[in-house]
Amino acid sequence: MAKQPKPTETLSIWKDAQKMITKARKDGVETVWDRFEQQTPGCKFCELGLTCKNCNMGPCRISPKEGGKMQRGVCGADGDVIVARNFGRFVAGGSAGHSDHGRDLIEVLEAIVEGRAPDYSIKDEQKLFRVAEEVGIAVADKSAIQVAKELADSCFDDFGSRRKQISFVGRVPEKRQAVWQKHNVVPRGIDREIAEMMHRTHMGCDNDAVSTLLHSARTALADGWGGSMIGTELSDIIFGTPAPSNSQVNLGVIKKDEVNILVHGHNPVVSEMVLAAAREPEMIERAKAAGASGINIGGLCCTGNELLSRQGIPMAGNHLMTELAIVTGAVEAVVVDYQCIMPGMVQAAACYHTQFITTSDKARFTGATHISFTPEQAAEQARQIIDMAISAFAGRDASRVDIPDTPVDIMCGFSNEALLAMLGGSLDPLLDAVKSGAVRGFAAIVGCNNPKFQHDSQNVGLAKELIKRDILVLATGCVTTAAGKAGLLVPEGAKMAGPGLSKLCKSLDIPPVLHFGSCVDNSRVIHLCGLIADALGVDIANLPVWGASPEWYSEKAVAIGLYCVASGIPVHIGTPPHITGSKLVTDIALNGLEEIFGASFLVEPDFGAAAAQMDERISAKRLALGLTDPAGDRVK
Ligand code: XCC
Ligand code: SF4
Repeated sequence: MAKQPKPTETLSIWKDAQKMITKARKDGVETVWDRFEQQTPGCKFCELGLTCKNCNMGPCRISPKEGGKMQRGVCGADGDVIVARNFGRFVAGGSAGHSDHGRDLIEVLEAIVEGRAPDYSIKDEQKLFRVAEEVGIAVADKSAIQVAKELADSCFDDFGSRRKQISFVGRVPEKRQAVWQKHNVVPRGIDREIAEMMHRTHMGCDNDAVSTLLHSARTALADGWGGSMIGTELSDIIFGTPAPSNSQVNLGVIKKDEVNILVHGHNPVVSEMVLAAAREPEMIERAKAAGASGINIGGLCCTGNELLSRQGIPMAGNHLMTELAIVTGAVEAVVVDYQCIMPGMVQAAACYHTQFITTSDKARFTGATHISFTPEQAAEQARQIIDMAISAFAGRDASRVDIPDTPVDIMCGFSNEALLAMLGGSLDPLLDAVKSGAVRGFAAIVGCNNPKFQHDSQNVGLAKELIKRDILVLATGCVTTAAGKAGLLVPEGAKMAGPGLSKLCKSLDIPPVLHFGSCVDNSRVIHLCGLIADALGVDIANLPVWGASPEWYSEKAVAIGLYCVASGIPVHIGTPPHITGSKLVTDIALNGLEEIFGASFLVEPDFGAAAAQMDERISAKRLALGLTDPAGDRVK
């Protein structure tokens, strides 16, 4: 018997999503929620992390039943080893994604230096010199191009295996470095740690769950303080460091009478060029000749966040909105690079006139139109993409167009540099607010959507709960769109905050939730925590801070969570990764990491309960720092 479709209000908290899910059903478009239903319930063994396919004596699976003789795989691996190995590879996957993204920016910087990328330039020279100096490059009397060359070389070297530690470890507070040294997890080379993870998890290598988990932490640190940080810093140098500006969010940013192009994925290398081409008068003329009134670029997911941060382009939606954006029937082209692009989008696009254009040779989709994007031909290829979208406009069927909402205003584009500038060049005003208790602590809410939850219910719920408790929230990744739609990314959102935070927001004219960019930009968050710890003369683990990813889904999210924990920042997640088949591994994640890194994971599917626990720890950390916690008993 066919299942009844679930009421749309139970699937997403948003009106635009609910309307488009209904339209998708009517138009016969399959969405992530339909496929989730088909896949439920998932395989129990896999959910517990107790299946192994690492060799061809298997596959093996361990029964989670307590008691009796302990089951082992054909090779003799027990459940703890299998779970730890699977988790290690999961972290390696996420770290590889972020880091390979970072590498692509080094290649663009190299192409700029060598004069092969005429369409790109160095937008933030000041930052170029500052970062170069930080990683030990002598910059005096050198040209920007020379410094850029040396910085690109240094970044490439961070990926290799000849260094004892990656460059940005120099940014880590000494107390934290000492923790890493003690447990031998200082990341040496980004590719090295990832490759070593794959090696260790080959049959017959690292057969001790604790040892494998420690290397998982090292691999994740190579992402956070390595690949991701390189991604962020070089993006700022090439495309400009984000500064606050205003934009809009939700499916209402799609324009009825314009050629709509949505950029999706993660890397700004392609999307920045698409945007630049869309702004050329000649391209706009061509769109007009085709009967449109202009060209509209909207963002999805993290490449959207990259453009939102630096260029203020509007955001159409986050992860679970990506197929629904196509269902509006008003999208001429979706231009993607890599990561988090649901293959289902190709089928959705095929139901309308939408062109689905891939640009990275690393991320090809059967059924898509592929343009192999290179820095050498960037502008020309971007114009080609715009032309394809303009041609598609003629195929739009007006009777199938439905743009379901009007956009919500947001403030976007915070970076550590922007925050410092806003505070008058020093962190002191912020630290004073923390000391007085006006701001009791900080939480970064990070990442994704997952159909296991009502879309964005946890992301928004948690953000609201935290700001009510005078905890300043930084949002990255797909949480930014959720926070924006909820009215939390504008200064007026401060009316939802507690009295202390609300007052600070008013005095600085900032929202209670700060848009801190894409997922690689979580490197900004750990960097900021390092700066605050140094300013207070303590370890990061002593700070009243949290990370959270209530609706996470991706390997990258776990890499982020683990590098935060290994950096001393506790992390709340809404669902556990596939580790619960091992009591040992689960205990380490929830408690054991606390002894090693001074922070661990909190798994809590209910945002209210999570906020209460986060609050409690923030209170305890404040008291341990010798600060009072004036708001401690206000929220009970
Ligand atoms: Fe998660 Fe990154 Fe992807 Fe969105 S896009 S679904 S990883 S939050 Ni970055
Ligand atoms: Fe089975 Fe061991 Fe091979 Fe994994 S590595 S599939 S547990 S024999």
